[in-house]
Amino acid sequence: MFVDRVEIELRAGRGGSGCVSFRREKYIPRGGPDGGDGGDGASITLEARSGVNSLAEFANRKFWRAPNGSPGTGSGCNGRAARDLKLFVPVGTSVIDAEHGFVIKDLVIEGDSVIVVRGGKRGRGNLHFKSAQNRTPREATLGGDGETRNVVLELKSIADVGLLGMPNAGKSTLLSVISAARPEIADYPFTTKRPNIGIVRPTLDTSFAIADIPGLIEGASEGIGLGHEFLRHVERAGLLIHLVEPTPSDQSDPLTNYRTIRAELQNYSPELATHDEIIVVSKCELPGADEVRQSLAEATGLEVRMISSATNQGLTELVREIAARLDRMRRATENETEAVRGMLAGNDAHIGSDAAPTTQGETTAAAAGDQPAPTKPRRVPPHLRGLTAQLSDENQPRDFDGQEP
Ligand SMILES: Nc1nc2c(ncn2[C@@H]2O[C@H](COP(=O)(O)OP(=O)(O)OP(=O)(O)O)[C@@H](O)[C@H]2O)c(=O)[nH]1
Ligand SMILES: [Mg+2]
Repeated sequence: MFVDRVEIELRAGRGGSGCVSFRREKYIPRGGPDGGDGGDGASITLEARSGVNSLAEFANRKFWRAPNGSPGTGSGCNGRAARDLKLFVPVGTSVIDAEHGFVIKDLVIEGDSVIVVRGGKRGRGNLHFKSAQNRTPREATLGGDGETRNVVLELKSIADVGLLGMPNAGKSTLLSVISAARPEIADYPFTTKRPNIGIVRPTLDTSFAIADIPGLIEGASEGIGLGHEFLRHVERAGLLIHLVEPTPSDQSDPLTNYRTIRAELQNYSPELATHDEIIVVSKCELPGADEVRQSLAEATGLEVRMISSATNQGLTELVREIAARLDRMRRATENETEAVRGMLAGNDAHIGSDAAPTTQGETTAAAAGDQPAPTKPRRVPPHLRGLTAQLSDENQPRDFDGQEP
């Protein structure tokens, strides 16, 4: 069973209560308080693990409880802390707060984890309440309640490339010939009912993941066909491969089909519609494919490729093109990261130069010369934004006003 969206309720464990007890022992009169503390309640953590590939485990179980901490006992014995509960989810799962709808954390890398609910604190035994004035404290505290939270787990597959197209366009067949994935293939629409991911290895040291999702039709955004729910599995894909069948069995016009899918994509998410796209005419060994390619190219002004999964025509070129585009995207991201890093380093140098000019600060000033290069505003994480981000022992808030203390 493939499940990609569930709502579950997580409840952390209660802390164990503290104990009220007094030492009773022969020849030891007035032994004093000896009630121990309780143990902490268990928290619940969600962790992304590769090998878990669906949320099926959560489909039939809505409530998850973590164990409570044990209560404290006499003789100063503390209760045992409960062991935290760790639940494993597929890589690519978004953990969403069901009540308010915000994403708590996106678990996108193997090992990413988030503590969703924290266990209650332990209660304190009467040992803690003794004092010179009160030598027989009869008070102890109860353990704290564990947190409870409803969360929605939503799986958005991790794929570099997403396959789009009408039902029967040949998406699953393409996936099966370029990767080791073995999706179901048949000559009727909606053969594919769940996303399939395949890994393509164009060369020994490069690989990318490609996702095949159920076909889209007009009105998918209103739930027609299998709906557009599965589009979230290509949301993380930077590159979309749009397959267009030249001679659809329902005699529909390929160009209209292309536009329909683009409109559905736009309907689902305008952001997803801006992702890079390669238009491909599938089944190109069939007659009429070339005319379809030409009309698509004229209508969109983009390059349109032709492939045939039956004769393998154009497959190597397509895979090469995908690998090259992904490589370009990866490099662009790296450059952007470098630029942000450089900017942050520049910021540090600037702070340093207030107290004592550093070499880096001088070089920056010298390189800037008379005409400072225009700097593009970049997105900086919130904790590094604003004046407070620049505060340090040497740099106190008043320095920013330009007034001496
Ligand atoms: N002649 C020819 N037939 C193809 C080619 N590629 C796929 N087909 C056939 O087209 C039909 C549909 O292929 P699928 O791969 O199941 O299509 P799909 O896009 O995954 O369809 P859904 O899962 O229903 O959305 C099958 O009968 C395939 O054998 C091709 O290159 N040439
Ligand atoms: Mg299919």
